[in-house]
Amino acid sequence: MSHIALLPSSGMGHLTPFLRLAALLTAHDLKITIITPYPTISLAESQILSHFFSSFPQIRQVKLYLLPLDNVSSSSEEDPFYYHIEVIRRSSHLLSSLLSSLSPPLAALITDMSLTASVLPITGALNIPNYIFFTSSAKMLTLFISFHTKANSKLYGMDALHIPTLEPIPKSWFPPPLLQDTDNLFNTYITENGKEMTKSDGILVNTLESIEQESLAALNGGKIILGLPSVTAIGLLPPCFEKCQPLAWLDNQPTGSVLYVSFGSRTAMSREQLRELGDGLVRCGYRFLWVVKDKKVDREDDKDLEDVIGNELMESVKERGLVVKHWLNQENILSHPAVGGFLSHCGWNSLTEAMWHGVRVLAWPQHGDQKINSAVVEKIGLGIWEMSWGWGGKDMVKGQHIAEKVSELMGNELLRIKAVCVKEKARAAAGMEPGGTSLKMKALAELTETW
Ligand code: BUP
Repeated sequence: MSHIALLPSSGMGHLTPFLRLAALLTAHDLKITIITPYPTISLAESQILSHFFSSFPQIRQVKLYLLPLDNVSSSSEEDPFYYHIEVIRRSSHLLSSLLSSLSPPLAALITDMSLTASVLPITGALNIPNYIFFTSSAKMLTLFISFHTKANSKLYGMDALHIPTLEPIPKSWFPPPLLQDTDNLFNTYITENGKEMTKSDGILVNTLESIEQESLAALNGGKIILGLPSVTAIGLLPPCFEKCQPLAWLDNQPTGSVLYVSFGSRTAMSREQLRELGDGLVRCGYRFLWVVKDKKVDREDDKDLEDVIGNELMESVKERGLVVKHWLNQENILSHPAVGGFLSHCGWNSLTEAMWHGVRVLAWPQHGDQKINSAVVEKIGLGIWEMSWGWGGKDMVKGQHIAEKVSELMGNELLRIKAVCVKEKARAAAGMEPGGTSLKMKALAELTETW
């Protein structure tokens, strides 16, 4: 039986797809180990890891104990999650002895994209095939692998990044740190890792041929970067935990009537913007379930909901909405029949979950890859992206405008049908028979054969 290890990085957006992939691999004849960087930055990660390993006792956990960093300070400008990736990167030399000690010897390692440049030399020296799991869209991958070739001179003065055979990507869609003059961890992260991807044995993307066909064809056709290994669309990764009851409140709402509002695990909106959002939700007249987040890192979040959105807003949202400030299993919410729309920051996992459950999306990108992912939302007909809203934290979006866009989404029957079509494609690609449970995805199954 071949032994495969997976190495995720920092943040729920990176950890969740790794856990889903590992769970899928249990359907194959493989021994599976997950190397988990320790400690995690968020409480959500440590909790999901405990839940995962008790649900999948056949998967082994090995901890990579992170070294404290003396000579890198986490400036207030830097995202704490990028800082944590840097902590993992600087501890990655410890992997050499850890990987060699695994028994039986590894047939392959699957590494998070953010650790490409630091881990490839180690697996190269140990002769272990190393596959990179890119935890965002294939469209974002086209930028990720191109940026280093144009970063210095060629982008200067241009409005967009021109990638052969694809529509140009406007610079206004780039993750903002990429356009800063000063050095920053995100810029280094994309430049270094994008450059080294050609040395990996393959790249896996949590996407579908049928929704990102153009990007995938360009990536695999040698049109963007020569020598890029095969990019495999492994399909949208299905949930890995048993479904449980999300909230009794949802059970009492009519089918398709509720807008679910969440901006992911690492976006904290300003108080002012939260109050405009609350105002918009009250004005729109639709029912809503709103997950409020006040701090980027959940461990630092110690305020009550009333303190964050104010008593007055708390009172006015009660009539049609439910507002919470704690972690809810998003999969369980998106799969609930009462949910008919999703106001989302467009983290790639949230989008793949919306696709998997056929829920239309109102895109409000906040940072990072989210504008590029929002472009995918529009292209495939999953939802609406109001581009004038700009990045989170930059421009204030007024409640009235939010209310108008929510109404546009929730009243759009065509979008509802298109979202259901996306869901059907995702389920078919996952090999799910009608009413059945076969989860052996074809591309993944072929890959496991090579191990
Ligand atoms: Br918040 C929240 N429950 O309450 P993304 C998130 N999630 O299950 P992000 C919950 O966290 P990056 C909650 O289902 C998704 O799988 C959600 O990942 C889950 O966004 C994950 O959507 C969040 O990719 O990460 O957290 O901003 O920036 O890395 O994409």
